[in-house]
Amino acid sequence: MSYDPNNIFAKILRGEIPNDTVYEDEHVLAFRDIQPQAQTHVLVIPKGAYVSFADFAETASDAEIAAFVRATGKIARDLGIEENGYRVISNHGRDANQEVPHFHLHLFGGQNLGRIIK
Ligand code: IU
Repeated sequence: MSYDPNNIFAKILRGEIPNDTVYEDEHVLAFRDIQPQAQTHVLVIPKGAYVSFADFAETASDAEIAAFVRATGKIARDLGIEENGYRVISNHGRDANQEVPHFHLHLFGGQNLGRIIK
């Protein structure tokens, strides 16, 4: 699947649509989900143009992957959800009901998550 530069997260990255940013660095942007499924629900996205987890895993550089994973851990820590626990999920493709075709991780926490799988 080729990358659609008009997807909503691409527009957010270009600053065309506002977002509630919680973290930003050279490789990564994280912002609050507009329809939170938990007390804390943040989306972590790479700044590079990757359609999904599979695309990111297969084509991103080791530096981008390392920066992304380390940023996600830092974001969880800085949000104060590390101690009590959190969940990280990525939906790839049709069976997972991926809605936005720009790779993102869902970071859930701030409450007992029960069976929320998004
Ligand atoms: P999914 O993994 O692609 O299914 O999740 C997309 C998420 O993006 C979903 O939780 C939406 O609520 C969220 N979202 C958003 O935060 N801002 C937007 O403008 C749009 C979707 I469209």
